[in-house]
Amino acid sequence: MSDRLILKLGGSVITDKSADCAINRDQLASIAGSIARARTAGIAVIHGAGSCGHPEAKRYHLDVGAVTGQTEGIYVTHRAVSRLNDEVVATLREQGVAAIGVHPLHTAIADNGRLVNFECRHLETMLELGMVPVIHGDVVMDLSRGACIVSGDQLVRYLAVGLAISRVGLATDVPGVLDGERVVPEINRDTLPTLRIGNSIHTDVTGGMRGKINELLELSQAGIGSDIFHVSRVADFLAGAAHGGTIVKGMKK
Ligand code: IP8
Repeated sequence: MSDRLILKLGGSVITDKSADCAINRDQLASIAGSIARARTAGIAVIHGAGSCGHPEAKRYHLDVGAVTGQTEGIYVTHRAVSRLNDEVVATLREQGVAAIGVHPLHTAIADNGRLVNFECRHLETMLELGMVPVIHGDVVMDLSRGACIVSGDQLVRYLAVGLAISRVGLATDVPGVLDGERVVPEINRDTLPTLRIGNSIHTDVTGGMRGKINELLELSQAGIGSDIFHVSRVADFLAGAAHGGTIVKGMKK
């Protein structure tokens, strides 16, 4: 394959969401092996926070913002998810992938919970050099609220456009978008209201599966499609093979 990809790793596949920042190292090692073997024109990895960031963001109410004198949660939450990012980068590097961590807190700005700027030129240069930037859902400064949480899925939407990505894959702990027990093979704006989509029972300040689908539908409007599949199918996605999950097709512009 010669296309440029984003691979999003859900927080629930790289951490145990029911425990306090418990990193799933075996899962990470297996994903890293698939990335190391992939033949692409470039991969950016984006990961969620799982149990390394969501509990902290919730405890400090970062979903509603931050005010003067009450900024401890910004530090605590960023540290938690940065620790996870360090582990993801280290695991990739152990398998020979030229991974490097990139923290949205340092390079992004939001307004009312939505990204308004993320410097893409350094990511572009990293990709041109054959590096694999590893970006994560993070707390970022917000022009209206002081601070907010930007999810990995929101980053996917912004960066897929900014980096001219051709395929986006989201590895999750379920086989795709589920309508009851059934994997929905394809989703679009018309079919979404007819589906019964559940949400995770675990701590999640950024909207779970519904939040994810909304970001991906927005992305499809920009002409970029995405695939949601079980983490065991990462190698299939990277190879451009069938993965048994859900497809959100890019709309022709
Ligand atoms: O797990 C959330 O990112 P997500 C980031 O992709 C933090 O929703 C710091 C809670």
